[in-house]
Amino acid sequence: GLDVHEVSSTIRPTAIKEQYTEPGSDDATTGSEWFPKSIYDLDICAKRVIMYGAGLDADHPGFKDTEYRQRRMMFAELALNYKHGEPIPRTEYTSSERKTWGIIYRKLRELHKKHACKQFLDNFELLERHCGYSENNIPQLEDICKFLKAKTGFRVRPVAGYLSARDFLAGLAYRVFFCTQYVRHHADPFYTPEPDTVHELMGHMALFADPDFAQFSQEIGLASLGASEEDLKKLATLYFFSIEFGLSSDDAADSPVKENGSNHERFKVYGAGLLSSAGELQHAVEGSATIIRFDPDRVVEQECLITTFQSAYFYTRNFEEAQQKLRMFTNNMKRPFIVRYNPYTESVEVLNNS
Ligand code: TIH
Ligand code: FE2
Repeated sequence: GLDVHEVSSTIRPTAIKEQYTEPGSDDATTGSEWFPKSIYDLDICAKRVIMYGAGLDADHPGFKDTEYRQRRMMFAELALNYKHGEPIPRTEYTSSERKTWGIIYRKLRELHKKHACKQFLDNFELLERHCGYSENNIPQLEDICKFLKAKTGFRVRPVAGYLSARDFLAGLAYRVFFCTQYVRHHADPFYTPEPDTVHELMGHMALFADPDFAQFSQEIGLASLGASEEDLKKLATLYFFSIEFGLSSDDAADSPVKENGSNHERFKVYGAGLLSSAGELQHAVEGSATIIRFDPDRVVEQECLITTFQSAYFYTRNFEEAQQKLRMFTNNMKRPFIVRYNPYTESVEVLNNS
């Protein structure tokens, strides 16, 4: 997951930075921050977790549950030891974790059928067919990783918890999605303030199998590499209100939501934060939540809330429109260099732009 409040690089260990930023490298000449130049560099990003010391704060349901905390430690260790290119270790989930998963799965599948966009539903069926998705089974990241790689080139890799927005978005530049593997605390199955494997698997995975969505995601990532703090914050917000909380509407009219009509019929959901939370999904589309057009200049003004439901959501007609608007916006961002992604080597070339 991405911590939108932690967009600075203050937690970066200087030893890591020095080890990978040679004097005379791009960073030295452009004066901009280090960023991963190859998919292997994501091993560095993956380690800079904003730990549950801060993440699991006092009002988290798992805070006082020592068994739960221990389980989280185990998952953290797995993720911190993982290196790009290795098979992702399979996890055996406890019966309590599987029970939580099953409760959520049943409820969400019902809601998905009503409210999720078509691309999501079609790809979700493929996950059920090929990746062991079912009410009785928590799928394994390794199986999903292979599936996505074949569909769009996307990969997943385990992560111990929140990363800074900078590190998290950098993964998308390489079509890599950082995935938590632990299960949310059973006390509150229908909403969790922290990303967990239910959120990743039920919310995110299906759409990374869609080529247009994969492209859109990667472009946010590429725009983030070496971006200024200010631009990074904007990109994190655009990520948040599209990939996490975005909606679409085929309705051609530009008019605001009809006064007393609910959002029911008009919108389809593609944001993972909604598709993984029965509570917030119902709030967004079965109630009278504020839903406004996705216009990047407006979206970047919106505050990302991470412990409560959002106070507004944004929609585009389709992914193509989201893509166009994102491109127009990022084209106006200034960087002293150009990054070019090389899919053969899975690295980025940094070209001087002065
Ligand atoms: N609130 C989501 C859920 O309950 O599944 C999880 C998150 C979405 C975005 C950040 S955390
Ligand atoms: Fe997420």
